[in-house]
Formats: sequence, C-alpha cells, structure tokens
Amino acid sequence: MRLLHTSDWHLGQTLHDFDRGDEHQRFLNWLLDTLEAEQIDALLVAGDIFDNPNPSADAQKQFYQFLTEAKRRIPHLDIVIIAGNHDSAGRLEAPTSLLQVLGVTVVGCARTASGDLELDRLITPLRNRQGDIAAWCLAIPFLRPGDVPKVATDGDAYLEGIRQLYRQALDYALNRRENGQAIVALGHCHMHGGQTSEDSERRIVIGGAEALPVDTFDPAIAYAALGHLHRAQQVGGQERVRYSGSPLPMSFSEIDYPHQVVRVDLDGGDVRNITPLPIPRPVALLRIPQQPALIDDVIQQLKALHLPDAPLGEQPYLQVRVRLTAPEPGLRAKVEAALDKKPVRLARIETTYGSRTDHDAADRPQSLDDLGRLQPDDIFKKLYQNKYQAEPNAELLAAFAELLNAPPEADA
Ligand SMILES: [Mn+2]
Repeated sequence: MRLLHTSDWHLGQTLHDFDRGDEHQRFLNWLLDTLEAEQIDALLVAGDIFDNPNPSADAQKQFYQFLTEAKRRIPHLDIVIIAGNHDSAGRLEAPTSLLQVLGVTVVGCARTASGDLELDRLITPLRNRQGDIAAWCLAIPFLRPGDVPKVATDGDAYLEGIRQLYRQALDYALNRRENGQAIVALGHCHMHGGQTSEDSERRIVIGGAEALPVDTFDPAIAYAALGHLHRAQQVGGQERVRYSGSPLPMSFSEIDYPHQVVRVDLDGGDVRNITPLPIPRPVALLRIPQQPALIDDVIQQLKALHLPDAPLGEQPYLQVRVRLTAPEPGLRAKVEAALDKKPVRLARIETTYGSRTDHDAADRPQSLDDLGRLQPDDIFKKLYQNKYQAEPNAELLAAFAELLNAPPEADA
C-alpha cells in the first residue's frame, strides 16, 4: 500500500498581489503525473487547501478539476482531505454528497453541524489496488477550542482536549482494524519544536500554548501526515511524524526550502519506506542583494541584472533588500526605473535601518504590503501596550486567539 502526503496548497494565494493560479496549476498537473508514475493508492491532503475561507471561483474550479482528473486517471485512488486553519470547514464539506460518489473523503469540522462528535466520521478506510482495506486513516481537521472534548486539567485545556480527541479516534480505529492493517493519521496542527516560516503561516494560538508534543501521536500510528508548517520536516526526531510542507514557496523566507510531497510505503501494519519527492519550482524567486545593501549599490546590481525573456506568468519574483540611513521617499520609483522593461516581477522591497531589520521595526510599516504582513495578535499586543503600558496577560491573549480562530460561520 502506497500513500502520498501533501498539504498547504493554499489555492488562490497571491504573492505580494501577483496571482499564482498558473503556478498552482503546474503543481497540480505535476501531482497528477506523480500519482500515476509512483503508483499511489491513497492521497492524503493535510489541510489549507485554499488560502482563505472564501476562495475565488477559479481556485475552487482548480480544486474540483484536480479531484475529478485524479479519479479519472487512477480510479482506485482513495483521496482523504481535511480542513486547515485557512479553510472554511463548512465550505469544504458542502459538496460532501457529490464527493462521496466520486470516492473522495473530506472532513472539514471534527463535529457535526449539531455539535456531536461522531468518531465514525473521522476514521476512513484506505484500500489497496485489490480493493482490500490495508489501512485506517484518522482524518482530524484543524481543531478549534470548541471542537475538542472538555477535559479537567491543571494544564492547557485546549491542548489536552486535542490530545484526548486524537486518543479517542485512535482507540476507535484500533477497535476496527484487523491484523496487518496500518493506522495513519492526518492532522493540521502546530507541533512543539517545529520550524516556522517568517511571513508565511498564520499563528494558530498565541502565547506558546499552540504547540503539541510529539507523543500526541501514539506509537500505534504508523505515520502521521501533518499540515500547517510550510517547511518540510520531521517532528521530534521521529521519521513517522512529518510535515510535507507547502508545494510552492509562500513567502521569500521559503526561498531555499526543498518543497516536496512525501511517498509512504506501508508493509502490513508498519511503514517500510518514507521517500520525499521534490517538486519542480515553476517560477524562480530572486533576492537582490542577498544581504541588505545601500541604495546606490542595490541600484547598480539591479541595472546589471540580465534575465532571459519570458511571458509575464513565468517571470521570476524579485525581493529587493535595501539598507537605509535616512528616509528615502523615492525608493520604489528608483527601483522600478532600474528594472525598466526587465522580465522580472518586483514583489517586495525590504527595508532595513542601520542594524535593525524591518521585522524589528514592525511598528513602523512602510507600505500597505508591510501592513498586510502584520499578524493580528501583534497589532493587539501593541494596542494594549499603548493603552496600558504593560503586556497583556496570557488569559487575555488566549481569549483573543479564540475569537480570531472562531469559525466564520459563527459571525452570521
Ligand atoms: Mn498553511
């Protein structure tokens, strides 16, 4: 039995206002070819299918065309999809009755619309090409505080609730599985010790309490296919607990990532092989200069830049890094003039003052783009600090996080 693990597609994402539909399409086409070439039996997608809870028609079309085409090319392929923190659980689940006909399982919310926790919904059999059940998949979507069981604890009730839910789902699957069937988990969560990407993932919970310990995944789970962090990595030194990472770089901080999907070979109840498959990068990311430099130097380097001609959609994205010693109101115009007619897309001008990077100076955004990169909890903390000259306490931050992560459906 062979699985393919991927996550964090973020269909519909724009990179500093540039549309990435073509890049996503090229990834999905590559994925279809890969599913076929690698003779995959089950595709596991660990959340953040869409970049936002209200995806465009184009992004949705891309997703449903992919599912249809995958099933057309590989009729026996099982597909299991969970919602991430960027997805609307309800929107993802809306076409469930149609997707069931196609043999695609989608779990948006751990609880049903009436608030029940039906473990049956969270456990999906995976079949080999002979049609026999070879594994059981715990499909646990991104969990909001209201989704998890209430647990009496001295520690963090949300984290304990998440652990409890994974435990209940595992027990349920252990009861159903027969000899020689593996158990795999699909989850969208932030694991303790995970490497994050600047300007890329949206924080799930504030105050350091967001991170789950690796022992959340009991040794009875042969493989845990995770989503949320965009860098491909194993967790807690365990090969079997992994983030596949995003297929495309979601920000310039991911410029050097080995973007990949992960092939997992199961042998009976165990994992035999775990093989990362590198994803070709459809559009290059350029950083000029590598380290921030003074404006005159930067302009010289930009003028000297030679690139092969390419249609707009294939032109590299460029991040320009400038160190300023005084305000430079004409900065963008100077950079644009230096790049005049070159086949490159200016995505971002990063400014640094003296030894401070503009990350330290987030209280002083330079552009709408900078504003867009601020995380809501940063703004909340600054507002609180301005008003009360003190740090907000952990309880208040947790309440703010809960509000921020509340399902959009609850707004209505
Ligand atoms: Mn993500």
